[in-house]
Order: sequence, then C-alpha cells, then structure tokens
Amino acid sequence: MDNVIDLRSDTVTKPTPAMRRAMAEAAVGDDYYREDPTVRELEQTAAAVMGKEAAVFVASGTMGNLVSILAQTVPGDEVVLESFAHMYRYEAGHLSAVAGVGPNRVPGINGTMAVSDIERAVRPLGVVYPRTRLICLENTHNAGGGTVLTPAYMADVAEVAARHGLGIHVDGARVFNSAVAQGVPPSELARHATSLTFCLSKGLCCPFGALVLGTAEFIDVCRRKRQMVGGGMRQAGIMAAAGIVALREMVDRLTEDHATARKLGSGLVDLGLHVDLGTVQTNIVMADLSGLPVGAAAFSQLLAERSGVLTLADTETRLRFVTHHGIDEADIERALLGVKEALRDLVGVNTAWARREPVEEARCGSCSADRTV
Ligand code: TLP
Repeated sequence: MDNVIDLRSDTVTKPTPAMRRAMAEAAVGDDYYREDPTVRELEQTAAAVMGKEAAVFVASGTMGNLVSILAQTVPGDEVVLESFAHMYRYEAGHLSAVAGVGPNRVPGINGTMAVSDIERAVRPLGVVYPRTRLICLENTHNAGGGTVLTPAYMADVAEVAARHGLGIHVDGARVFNSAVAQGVPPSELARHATSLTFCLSKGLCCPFGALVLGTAEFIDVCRRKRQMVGGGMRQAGIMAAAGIVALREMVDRLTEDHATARKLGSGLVDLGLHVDLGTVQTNIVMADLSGLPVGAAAFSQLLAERSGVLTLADTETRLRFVTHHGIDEADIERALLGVKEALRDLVGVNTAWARREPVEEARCGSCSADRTV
C-alpha cells in the first residue's frame, strides 16, 4: 500500500542525507587496533555529551545492556529492575541465558518503581542469598509509554544504591527524548549511572548502533565483554559517522516528535480511546483498547489493512504508537482518520464502548503489560 504511516517504532527511521554523506566520506581503520578515527571521535563525543570518562560503540541497545551487565556481575548475582523493563521483557532473556544473572522484578507505575520498593528488593547479606549487584533503570521507559525518570528520582535511587554498595545501570535507549522533554542536559540523567547505554538507531535516525558509557576502567572491561559476545568491529567508522551527525543534528528536533505524539494522544482521546495523556511525555502513545470487540493485535491489523497505519500491539489490549522523524502533523491527521474509520467498521456509530472506565490494570500502565486482561 502506498503512503504507509509507520508508527510501529522510531527504529524505522532512515539515515538522513547528511548521515549518508558522512558515512560515504568517513575516515576508517581497524577498530580492533583502536585505529578507526571516526569510531574514536564518536566515542569521545558521546562521553563528553554524557559527562562520562569513556564510551564504547556497540551494535545495539541490547548488546550495550548485556555488555554493561556482564561487566558488573558474575553468574548468580541479581539485578533489581522494573517488572516490564525492556532488558527483562524484550532482550531474549540474556540476563539469565548469557549473564547468568537473576532479574529481581519490582512493579512500577508507568515504569517508575517506588524507591522504598527498590530498597526492599535488595537482598540481605548472607550465604544463602543471591548478591544484589545493580539497580537497572529505563529512561525513557518503553512499556510505561515513553515516560521519563527525573534527575531528582535518579538521585533518590542513587542514595539507595550507595547505602547498599550497588551500581546503577541506565538503559537509556531513548535518554535524549527524556532529556529534551525535561529540558535538562543528558549528562544530568547519566550523573548517577555507573553504566549507561543509549541508542543511535531510534529517534536519532542512525542505521545502526548504541554506546555504553562509564569510567575509563569500566569501559575497558566492556570492550572485553563486547569481544566475548562477538561484537568486535573493524572499519566501523562507516557507521560511527552517522552517529556523530546524530549527536550534532538530531537531538534538539526530538521535541517535534513529542509534539506529534501529544497531538496523536489527544486525537485518540477525542475518538473515545483511553489514553492516559499524563504518560505522553515523549514520543510514545499507548492506547488501551479494552472495551472494543477485538484485541490490540486484530485492531492493529485492521488499521494497517484499511488505512496503511502501522502500529504495534504491546499487549493483548494495548496499542503502541511511536512518532519520529518521518512523521509530521499531516501524517497524524491521516492516522487519526484511519483510527476513526477502523472504529466505525468495528462498532459503527455505537460509542457505548468508549464510555467504559479503563480497567484497573490498564490505569497503572506498565503494570498491565503482558497480562491477559
Ligand atoms: N526497543 C524496540 C524493540 O523493543 C522492538 C522498540 O521498538 O521500542 N531498551 C529499550 C528501552 C528499547 O526500547 C529498546 C528497543 C532496546 C533497549 C534495545 O535496543 P536495540 O533494538 O538497539 O537492541
């Protein structure tokens, strides 16, 4: 179908003309010998932006998270993380399968765990217990609907971590969205992290890549772990070049994606769908479809076939829309029209379904994720 409006993810973004030019012209060398000048420039730029000593370029956010965990734990250790953290839910079980680490899941509200719950999840010392090593935070929180963690919250978590001698890993796949939405420098969101991963290949439009940041000593360990999982690179400057352009040119414009997300969110509410607009803080909109005669997967399919609007069924009843560089206000209007027509196909002019209260579970956002309602 022509004129597809792809709201499945910001991962569908394509490299910009400036990125393609930079990639074509990139100076390269063998990164195994640390001789790729463009990779080195990207790593130094990323470290400076995040206020950390060093950075290492990795293939993906998933690899960045894994390498960070491998570098800070040993098998049998435990990490504390939100129940629907991407690292737990969507990374093929690497915590247990590759790192041998137990995920100690703490329920959150829209991705935020209560600090007291985090502290309660820390294991006591003793020969029978797994050793709690890390607290993992996700900023923005994907299943929570792109919700942000504030610098103040992260400082509170850091107090708990310090009291128990724990590290903090931040899955900052979309940390620039968080920074831009809050009007704070990204380094403020990295301040308390012993490790942080951010993605280049989401809203920043790169075709590839992520970075892991931390102290120089920690990043040396990460380089070794990256090698271990097969992530060593050669003339990777071709890809790093796009990342340099992204950090220079693509961060500030994320506000445009947040504005289109807000427009989409309120448009969906006007159509009778339940969207907690308080969670539409960045570029993700979660719509609760409970009450409709079909689930999220079937509705997503109907919307795609009928109007070329692509979405992601996040759970049985939640539909995810993500705005990005390829989506403008006109696309949002077309997407809303598509939703309106799909709803008309399904429920006609009867809007009784829209008057229901959202189910209790759906109200707490990520708490409902993956549950069969
Ligand atoms: N998220 C993707 C996939 O789940 C499909 C998406 O479309 O949102 N952390 C967070 C919070 C993420 O959202 C993602 C990707 C990752 C890590 C993993 O990054 P990649 O895809 O680069 O491995």
